Amino acid sequence: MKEEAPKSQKEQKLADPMAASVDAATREMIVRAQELGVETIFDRAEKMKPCNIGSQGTCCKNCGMGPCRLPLPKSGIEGEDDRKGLCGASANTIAARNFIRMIAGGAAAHSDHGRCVAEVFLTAARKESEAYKVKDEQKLLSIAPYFNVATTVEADGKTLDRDVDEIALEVAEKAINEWGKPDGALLYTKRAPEALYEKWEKQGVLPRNIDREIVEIMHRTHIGVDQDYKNLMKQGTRAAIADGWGGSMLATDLQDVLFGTPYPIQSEANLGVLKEDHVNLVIHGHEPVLSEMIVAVVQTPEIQEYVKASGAKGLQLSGICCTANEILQRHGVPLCGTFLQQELAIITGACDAMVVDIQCIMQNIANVAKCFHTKLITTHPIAKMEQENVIHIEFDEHYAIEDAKRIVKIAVDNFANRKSEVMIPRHKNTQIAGFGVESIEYHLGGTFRGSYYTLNDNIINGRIRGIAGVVGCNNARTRHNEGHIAVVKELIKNDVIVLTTGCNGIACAMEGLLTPETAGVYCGPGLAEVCETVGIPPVLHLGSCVDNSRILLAAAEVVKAGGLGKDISDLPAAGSAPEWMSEKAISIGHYFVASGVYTVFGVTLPVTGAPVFQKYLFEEFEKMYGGMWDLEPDPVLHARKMIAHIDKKRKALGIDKTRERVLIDMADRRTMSG
Ligand code: SF4
Ligand code: MSK
Repeated sequence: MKEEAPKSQKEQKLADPMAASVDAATREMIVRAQELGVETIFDRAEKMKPCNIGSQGTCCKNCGMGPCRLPLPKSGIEGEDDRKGLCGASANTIAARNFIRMIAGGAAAHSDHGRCVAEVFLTAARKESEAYKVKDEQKLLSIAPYFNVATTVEADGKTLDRDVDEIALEVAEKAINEWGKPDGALLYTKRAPEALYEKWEKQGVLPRNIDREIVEIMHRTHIGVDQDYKNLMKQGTRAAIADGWGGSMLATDLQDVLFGTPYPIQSEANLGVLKEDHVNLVIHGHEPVLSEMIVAVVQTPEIQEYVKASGAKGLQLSGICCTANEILQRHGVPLCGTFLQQELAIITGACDAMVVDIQCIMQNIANVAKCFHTKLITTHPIAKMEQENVIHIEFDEHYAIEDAKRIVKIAVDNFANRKSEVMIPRHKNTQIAGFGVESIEYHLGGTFRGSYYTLNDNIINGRIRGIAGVVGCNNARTRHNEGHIAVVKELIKNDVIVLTTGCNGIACAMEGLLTPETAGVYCGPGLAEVCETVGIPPVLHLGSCVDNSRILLAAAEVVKAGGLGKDISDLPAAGSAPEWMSEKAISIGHYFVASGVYTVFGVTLPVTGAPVFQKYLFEEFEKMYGGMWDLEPDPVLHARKMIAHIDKKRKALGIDKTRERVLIDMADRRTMSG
């Protein structure tokens, strides 16, 4: 019988590791997975291609008469666009409905995370839990005024400090109220610059309460309700603001109060942080309520003895996605990888347990875990998996320590059960993470003319050309981390300081861009000089997806410090999500835009099938809010568009000339030293 030649990678429709990722560890693990016959998302992306109409945003399945699919004619739209669904919904209506449903999904995810944290905070304030306490009183006192909670009392003609427990309880109750209060507007919107608040008021988009804005999107997008793309986007804008300046900001602040405000901390990143001779417990998801407890219990003598008895040399905690960013920024727990590396962490054969909470958890990790000894533990009542090998331990904040110990012990007990050969890629990089509004103020602040004075001064004198927020996911439809790294490198090369969160932060950490030494290698001369003088990296990691609220507040502080206009939209600043994929990214993108930021997305955007609607987002939004959307899949062009916008803003502020002078100064200095 004639022996069949082995099928090539292409014939088997397997991913080409070189084409799939720019990261060496990821490539090694894709090869390893293919050797072991374990399918990953990289292979599935080869086997299944996306639907064109869906990715253009013009497929509607909002009722049982659909899906109604409105492809964009190859020749484009000439004359009137008469495409419509069965009910008559136009391409604009369908794309706008889909777009704001994505905002609703994203805002709901962030805000429900925030609600959970607020509930735990209330438990702590009521002293119903031993595990959770107010850790950062300063932060509590700094946010109390936004809830109209007094921090002092008048007695006998004297001003006295109010009891912290009383303040915590009042803040907790008022914070929870933000999700469902019957009247008024979200309290945190007042933290925006006055000019921005006035724009929101004028446009009628001040969020009333968080839940209501999300529910109203679901109502308006039901068949036969709102059929005007502009009116639909008005509600999308209101819900996105409720996310950025509401649910996400509350999540960040209350987490800081409970677990501590992050300050710069050194750690490592990439799959190489796993250790063969250690118990490896990988934490994945978004809510730090459980992971904080795990970090606490692994340090107890009881667990350390337990680990010793298992024969392991120790216990290595590491993280994936934003739970990882949370415990990185507060405890220095290393990052194991980005969204696209979750299956690969298990394929190392060294992951004794992976514990997940909510969001960005691929169901396929349960199938991958079946091929190894890894215990996969779900912990959240709203996030379970159907596969029978998944263990569900429902986390209850009232028994937080007990639950966390149980989970850690499962990982330790499983160390002895490793069955396949362990293969951990050696690649990892050092990083400094844990930046925030407070630490930027500390590192770049001055003592006069406002706390962000030094930062503003360096922007005005042109050493720093502008500020970019680069955030968001990985997307298996594009080369893993290529866009993240290329966009960030192009920005810092052109003296734009980068604030990062989410998987972009992890990608930058893996690439070694989060160290002060990076400045001398990749930055333009102005930014390099600033970073070297104050000892910060040119890319500042501000945390998880909800921590994009830190970027909004940092921008508000820059406005407040003066000299750069009256609103966020006046700043030489831009936003980016080079490899976005989640609905949360759309919500983030839109609250950036509604806050006045020019925001560029990579890969694709589900609006291209409705050109009029696209133009509304890409051009007309600027007239209302000062910010607008853009799409640019090519990473270098993507960054250059951001830089062009930054330069446009510098010119409008009249600071474009100062920048030219600085460059001449630098060149002169080089000649002098040469
Ligand atoms: Fe089709 Fe209209 Fe139903 Fe959408 S709502 S599926 S466009 S009939
Ligand atoms: S984890 S939302 S893949 S950034 Fe926040 Fe990464 Fe995007 Fe999830």
